[in-house]
Amino acid sequence: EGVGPQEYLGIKMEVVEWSDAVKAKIEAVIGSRTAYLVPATLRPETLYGQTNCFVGPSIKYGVFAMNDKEAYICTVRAARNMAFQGTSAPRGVVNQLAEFDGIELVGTKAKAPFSLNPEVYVLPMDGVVATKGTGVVTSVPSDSPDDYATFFELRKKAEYYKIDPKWVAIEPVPVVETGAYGNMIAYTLAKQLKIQSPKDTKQLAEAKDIAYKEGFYTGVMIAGEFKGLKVQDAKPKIRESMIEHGVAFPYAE
Ligand code: A2H
Repeated sequence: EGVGPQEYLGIKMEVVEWSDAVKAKIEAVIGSRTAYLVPATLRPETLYGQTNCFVGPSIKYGVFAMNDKEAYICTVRAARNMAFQGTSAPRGVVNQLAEFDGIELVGTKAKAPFSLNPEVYVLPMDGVVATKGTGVVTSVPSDSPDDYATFFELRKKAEYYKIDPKWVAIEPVPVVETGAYGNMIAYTLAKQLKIQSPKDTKQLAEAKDIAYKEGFYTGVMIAGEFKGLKVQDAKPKIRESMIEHGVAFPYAE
């Protein structure tokens, strides 16, 4: 980070059902386009374990027409970047169809490409920042300590957070086997570092660091097309495979 561009993978999560709060607003402007939430990730090899998708509740999002057939949901900042990366046409033009707050998207249901759980819901995460990636984050509680902490906080206190229990019913699954931390590294780290909630920011920062390094250097795939391969070797192959299948695109910033 810091030096040179960050090479993310943008994932195309096709919306199958809008939340009540945005349904009318978006359907009025989208025409015949297919809509996608487009999280940016650095860990495409974990996508077999998606259980949901996160947005920042008070961040502004837009629906952007990328062309005549597709519309993406992300921050305006990300849509501007994409306009200069060949993701939308014509080059440099941003065509925003609607705007709303992240909280309004919560409960929207979308396809999760390559995930063992084929459809997931949008949930709120306070830690999502508008200044990174697309402002949309795909969630893998088995491998990401941040995703783990927020997912279980929302499940535990569903009523308090106004979360329909069916939005948090999908079970995390093992996708990467690590040397010392087992096949659900975020669970192991949460226990070892006594992470109780997303407020445990100090332990979460440490856990994130360990999970990222351990996953990359000792991880072996135990799910998907590249089962048995080291994460290091599988990572670029999964990235390519998703792009080939038309369910992902490169996104840099
Ligand atoms: B990662 P870096 Cl399994 N706000 O994807 C907060 N976090 C964001 C974000 C935003 N606007 N945009 C992307 N991210 C997350 C998977 C994953 C990720 C796993 C483990 C670790 C991990 C599933 N969530 O990231 O600061 C996204 O979550 C830990 C670094 O640009 C993205 O990859 O390095 C990562 O942060 C990008 O963070």
